[in-house]
Amino acid sequence: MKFYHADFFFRSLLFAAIFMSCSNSKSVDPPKPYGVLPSEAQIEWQKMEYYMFIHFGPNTFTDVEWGDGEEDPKVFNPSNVDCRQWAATAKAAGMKAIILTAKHHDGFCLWPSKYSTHTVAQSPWKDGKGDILKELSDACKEYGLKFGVYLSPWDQNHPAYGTEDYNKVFANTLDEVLGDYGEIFEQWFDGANGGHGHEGKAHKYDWELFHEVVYRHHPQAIIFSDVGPGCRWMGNERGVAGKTNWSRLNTKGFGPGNEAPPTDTLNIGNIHGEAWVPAETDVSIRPGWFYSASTNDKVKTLDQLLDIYYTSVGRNSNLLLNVPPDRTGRIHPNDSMRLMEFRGAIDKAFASNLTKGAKIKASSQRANSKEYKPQNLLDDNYDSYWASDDDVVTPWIEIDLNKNTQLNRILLQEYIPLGQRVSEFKVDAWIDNAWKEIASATTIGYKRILRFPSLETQKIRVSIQGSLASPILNNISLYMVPEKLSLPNISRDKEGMVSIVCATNDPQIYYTTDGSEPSVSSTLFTEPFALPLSGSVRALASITNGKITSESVSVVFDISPAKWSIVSPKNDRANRIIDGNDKSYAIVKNNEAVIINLGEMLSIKGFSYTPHGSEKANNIYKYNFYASEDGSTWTKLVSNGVFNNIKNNPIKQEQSFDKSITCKFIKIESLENVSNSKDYEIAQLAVITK
Ligand code: FUL
Repeated sequence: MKFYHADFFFRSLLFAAIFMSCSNSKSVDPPKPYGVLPSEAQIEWQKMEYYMFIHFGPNTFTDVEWGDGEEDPKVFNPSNVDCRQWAATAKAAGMKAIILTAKHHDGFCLWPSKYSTHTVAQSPWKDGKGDILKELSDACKEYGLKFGVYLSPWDQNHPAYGTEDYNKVFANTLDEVLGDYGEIFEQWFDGANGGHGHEGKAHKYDWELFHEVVYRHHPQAIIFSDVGPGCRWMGNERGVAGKTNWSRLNTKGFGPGNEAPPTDTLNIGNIHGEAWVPAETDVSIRPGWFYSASTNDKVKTLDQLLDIYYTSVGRNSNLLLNVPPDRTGRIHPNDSMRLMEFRGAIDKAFASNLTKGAKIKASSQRANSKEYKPQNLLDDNYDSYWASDDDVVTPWIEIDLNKNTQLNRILLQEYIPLGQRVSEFKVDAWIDNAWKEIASATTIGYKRILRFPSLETQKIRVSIQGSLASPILNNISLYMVPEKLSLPNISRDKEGMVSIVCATNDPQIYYTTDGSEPSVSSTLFTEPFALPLSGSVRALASITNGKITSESVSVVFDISPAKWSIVSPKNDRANRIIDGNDKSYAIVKNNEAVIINLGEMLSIKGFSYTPHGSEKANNIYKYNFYASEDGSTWTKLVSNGVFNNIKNNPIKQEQSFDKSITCKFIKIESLENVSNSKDYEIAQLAVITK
């Protein structure tokens, strides 16, 4: 009887609580927004997450990254342009849009612009009657993709560039593109700004005028630049957004290009920034932005793309992945196959959200109102969210999965229509009857995905440890992504000895040196082997007796520097220039030339310069290159050469000569480095013999 009474008492309490929370839900206002907020268009843009960049133009045919505007338009002659294939590939890859380089820094227009004489109309392609912009915008419509354009204000061809008139010309060009080709979701303004033929002064752009043209045609368009206003460059071309990534940015006093905030700031945003300018990660699937046959075997591996996904979409940034069509005008099979693998891997990784059917509770719920209940975090509805009480900025949320479950990923989303708030949080798992920290981070933003080693647990707790206002989240999901082996890393030392290492699980490594695809029946790597001359090494890692293997990787080596010595500069550190290690670098003082004695007469076809791989490094931009048989009489092989885009994309540069030359000495002279200083940096200098 007593028992019955207690039961009745608790039921009444429960009823009253439910009743109160129901009635509360009607009267409880949503939390106040915090700070500057995204516009509707920015929220929709952020939800797109992943889309395609296309770099196509004369550079595709001349094998350079930055043309100088002097190219004959006749070089643009793709044999089989198929924009529907680009769109079909983007669609199948899971992308939501395509952004095209309608005009790159060489000024060539991929449509027959009436404001330029350097366009497809002057090219032999389709007898000058073609229009890539039209074909691509039609294809995007057909495949249900959004369409965006990259128009470089820097124009090394246009005669008006550098004069007062140019801003008007550029505004007219924009007007033409934005008026004639349907809906544009994003206008991409590159920051690069120089003179004609890489010479001369930067031009003062009239950004206000340009923005006015964009918004007149497409009020909802997102304008990309270093400082937005729609979205911002996130500071590097490696695909790595900041671990901390605020969508707010201080823009006052800054501008695109030379006036941009430091790249570190672009990478992480500003916690109290005065404008909402979320990050976009632009990165190429190949080492360069334009197609080159020489990079057919350098398409990023699946592992690299997956890493980029986690360091972009997984860090509150959209991913704009560049896939450059080849000289036929189609996306090369190596790129499209990799894109399909990438999509397959992402779909598989996030197919099964392990919080389905889980129980969830939170230490605080806004005014105890049902509207803000923690269950909203699990309901797949973007606009339903959990919020803590206004004065609770360090609440926790606990998820009970009902049974022991294997996990290695957590995905969190803040409800950004009310601002970005969380500045610090950690994730614990219930293991051996105690909470154990398994991951922690700073910002969340639109989306944050954390990776941690696979573990088994029934309960997960997310503790917000810092927030600028009471936190508001609309999603927490958990996943178990199949573990992968890390890729083997192949390197060769100065003496020409090749080593192959792998970071995970102490695997067996198998390799080939005849160019064939390795398998578990190839040679087992047991110790460094000699490859003093040129050749290629392909390797894969394997565990569990070959049941699990990694992707294969390959490296092509030219002659090793075993016999080489440094003639100048004369200091120990300079030996790093020929140590075979791309990661070590030398700082050369006072613009002294680097001279290498090759130790023997070699017939060389070109040379390679590996810069220090940081965007902040003082790498060579302009140079002269010489060769000599005796170290005193020099032949100048490249005069005023330019390593295009080396500041933002500091990767190995290869330059071939018009014809081979036999020599024993080589020399590079830096004429200008990226920060105009007296010293410059260099990781490797090598010759191309094959
Ligand atoms: C850079 C440009 O200079 C590159 O050529 C490329 O277009 C990249 C997306 O932006 O700033």
